[in-house]
Amino acid sequence: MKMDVLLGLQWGDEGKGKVVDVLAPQYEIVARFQGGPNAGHTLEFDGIKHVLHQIPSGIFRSQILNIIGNGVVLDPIVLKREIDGLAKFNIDYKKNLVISKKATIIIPTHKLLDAAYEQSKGDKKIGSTLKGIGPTYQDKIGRSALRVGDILSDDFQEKYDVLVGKHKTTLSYYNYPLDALAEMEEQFFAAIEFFKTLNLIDSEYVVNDAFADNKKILAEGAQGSLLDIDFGSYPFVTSSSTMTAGACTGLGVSPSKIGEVFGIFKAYCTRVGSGPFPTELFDQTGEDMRKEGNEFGSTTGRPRRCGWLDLPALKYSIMINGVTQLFMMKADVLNIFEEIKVCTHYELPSGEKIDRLSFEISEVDAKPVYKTLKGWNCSLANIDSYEKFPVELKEYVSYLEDELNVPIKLVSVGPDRSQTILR
Ligand code: 2SA
Ligand code: MG
Repeated sequence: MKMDVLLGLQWGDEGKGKVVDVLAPQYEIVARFQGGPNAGHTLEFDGIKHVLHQIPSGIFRSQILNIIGNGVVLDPIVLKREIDGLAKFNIDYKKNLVISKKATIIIPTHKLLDAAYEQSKGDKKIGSTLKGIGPTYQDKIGRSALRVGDILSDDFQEKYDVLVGKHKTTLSYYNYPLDALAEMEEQFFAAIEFFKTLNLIDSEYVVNDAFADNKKILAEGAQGSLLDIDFGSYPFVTSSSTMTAGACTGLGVSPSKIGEVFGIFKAYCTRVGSGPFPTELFDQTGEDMRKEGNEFGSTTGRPRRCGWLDLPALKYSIMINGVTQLFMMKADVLNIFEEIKVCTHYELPSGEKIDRLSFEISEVDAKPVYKTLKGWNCSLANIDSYEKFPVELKEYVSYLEDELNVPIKLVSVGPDRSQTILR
């Protein structure tokens, strides 16, 4: 048995939560392998909208075991809040949710450091979600972080104090106020007591035992490939490996055990936070996309930057991830346009045209070169099969398939579970 991986191919918010929710009945396990409370995975069913941050998107299906893997950074306060929020759904989280003891803990000073680093960067700030992600991964790689398993040991407080001591030195270097810390710590330690009652495990054994039992596993990525620490537009990236390879290290799964790689993309592009975005629209069209797509961060509420689909970027993400199936989301947002543009190349200031994301690409002013397609310009509200797609939407899908060389197996035409058309 192999593990399938589901990833965002753009800058996050492609609709991963919705797709996991739709695919979940085919799986026995859904596992998160990187990121943390910076993620906002939105699921909509029975007319209600749910946003998950750290808990895998299989949690609403009672037969699914949800794993938070070792590659994740976890904020105990957010976790407690998320679990409390699930109370009304009668979810048996002690049975359906397990957490790796090797996952890393976000402590209050990580969040202060995140803010201090951002403040110090001025207009070069990353536009982080301020959830403490960068500083926590920094401590993980620097070998001084606290891990979930540490909360069970007698010297947890001591380890915590050592780390906070280091953080305070840095915070004082940045002149960052500590006024908020006492209250944050109070919440943190209350959440730690709750955390101790959860099902804390060695997730790499759970996952590999599941292979032996022929169980189907889905790894659920957070953020997107263009925010990957190695391959994104550094430094405007998140601090984890958001690609297929990250699912291996973030769960303890061998690369030979990877099955399908589902690449999720929006029919256009959005980005929240700073950094290069060649097809970004600053005009009314961009405004219309934001409004039509309700493009606001599901964690921070920030307005998302919007623009046309970027094929060189998408091809790059498909390449580094080994995508085997594409899922196109939010096609309905393009209903309002008579014409739809797709970026096929970039033009450099020298006049040269390129379609690769080279090291230099984010340094120079790369102008998108567009192909224009006819829009379908009608509602997709009552569409329940591919055959009923307007001809222009069928043409859009087949044009993209030809360009990307990977089949588009799913097209989403609305937010509800039911508005997901398989091909
Ligand atoms: P961080 O907080 O250190 O990971 O931020 C670094 C960059 O990564 C971006 N990032 C995201 N981009 C899109 N969606 C994300 N999740 C939330 C959502 C974001 C929100 O689902 O809407 O609500 O604002 C996410 N998480 C991180 C971030 O914008 C920085 O550019
Ligand atoms: Mg999101």
